[in-house]
Amino acid sequence: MRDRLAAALMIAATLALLAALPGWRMTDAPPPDAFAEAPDDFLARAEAFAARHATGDEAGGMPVVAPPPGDVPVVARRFQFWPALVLRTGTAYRLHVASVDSVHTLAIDGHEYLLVPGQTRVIELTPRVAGPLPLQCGEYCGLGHNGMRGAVTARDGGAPPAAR
Ligand SMILES: [Cu+2]
Repeated sequence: MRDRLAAALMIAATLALLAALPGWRMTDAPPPDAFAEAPDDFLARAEAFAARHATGDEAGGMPVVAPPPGDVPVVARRFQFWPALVLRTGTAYRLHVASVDSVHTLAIDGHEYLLVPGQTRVIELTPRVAGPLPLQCGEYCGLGHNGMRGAVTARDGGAPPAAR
């Protein structure tokens, strides 16, 4: 009798869980620190920004950009975070990071941000110490995944580049 009751309860529980299954999926709503932006629009914005603030140097085949404080677009794609950045310590930036191809993540400073094409994530960043700022992709995205690291360096404070 007891066994039958237990079996009946188990079946009921299984059916209830199965019935609830369609509701268990991730929503398409962007996370609170993200906004919707078409990959092409984002890429155009990032390229225009990089052209405006390029130092003229190159690092790893990418232009080196020294942005003023504030919003800094960073493109994630196989297999790079573009462009190379030179930031200032003690200066507040908001990285606008988005993928323009497949799903990547940005792992930085003990946090990992999922990057889904079509969503731009806003990541607050104030470098505290001078030196390279490690950031990398944490989502396997193909054969070059292990080399998908950012080229971001922080230099000692001083006067930040003027907004242009
Ligand atoms: Cu990756």
